[in-house]
Amino acid sequence: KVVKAYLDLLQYIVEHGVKKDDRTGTGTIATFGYQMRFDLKQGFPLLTTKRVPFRLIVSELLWFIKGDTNIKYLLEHNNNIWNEWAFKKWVESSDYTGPDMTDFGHRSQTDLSFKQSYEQQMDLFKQRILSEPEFARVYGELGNVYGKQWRSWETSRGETIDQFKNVIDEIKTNPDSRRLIVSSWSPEDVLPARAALPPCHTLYQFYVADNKLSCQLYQRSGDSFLGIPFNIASYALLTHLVAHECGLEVGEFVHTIGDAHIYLNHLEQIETQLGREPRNLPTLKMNAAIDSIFSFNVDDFELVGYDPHPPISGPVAV
Ligand code: UFP
Repeated sequence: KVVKAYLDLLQYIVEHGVKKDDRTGTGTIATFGYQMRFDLKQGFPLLTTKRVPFRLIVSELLWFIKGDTNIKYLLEHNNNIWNEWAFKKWVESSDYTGPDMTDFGHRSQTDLSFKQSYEQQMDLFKQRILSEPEFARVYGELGNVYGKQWRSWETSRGETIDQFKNVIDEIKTNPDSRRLIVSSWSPEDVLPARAALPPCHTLYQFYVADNKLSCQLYQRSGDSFLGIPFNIASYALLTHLVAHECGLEVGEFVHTIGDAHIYLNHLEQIETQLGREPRNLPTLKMNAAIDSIFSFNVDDFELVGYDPHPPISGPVAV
């Protein structure tokens, strides 16, 4: 099956988006409150109009589900998507004695010799995380990110709540519930001192009907070119995993976005993508022998029939 929901989103923002400044200073065109629906029975909604690296989505999601908040696991699986956040803590710490890395995100985009020095420091950092357990324990740790919020939410009384496991138990025992929610948004944790990046995936809710499990995500902010393709695939995979765990079929993934934007320096890439014909969706194969959602490994997943157009690169707004 061919699915156009994502291209419709891009087209909608291109046609109706308004110019809006943003935190990064890049500038966007944006729209507020947009919804996409993906029937997961029709195939796995990984973009076909550009190649999206599925293995990164798998390892990141398994990392969340484990409740892990240390980048070591990601690095062991060759996944670099959270590195900058940990690296920032390292280079701002008093233990760091290398060259000044202030504002590395911006500077590495404009200053070539700085970029080399940054890449060198990042490589050293990664090597140390992988080879020195004590270094990894301190500097690989990201703190209050999704794994923590889903699996061990801290209450003001000092207890922890496993929202994710609770919601799975509830789906199994009380599938008609209208309270099947996992929230990552904490007014306390989004104070600037606590979280570098307040959660983009604010809240998700499950819904069971006709023996099928659906999931809706409320995403407060979505980078349509770089972030959203990942987010769709990640929550589609989550829905498959939870459905498998609960003995249900998959239903829909409903993706609701608050500020849905295209960065002005992605407009060309968006045009390229809009000019491409979407292809048939792949199908997800999971290792059926695994009987608990907490026991999956990255190689328990396979996408069959993924035949996308080539990747398109674009700068990350920092
Ligand atoms: N962003 C996404 N998806 C994600 C993620 C980030 O689209 O999963 F972590 C984008 C949205 C926005 C930026 O462009 O990253 C976050 O910036 P802000 O906190 O200012 O919304």
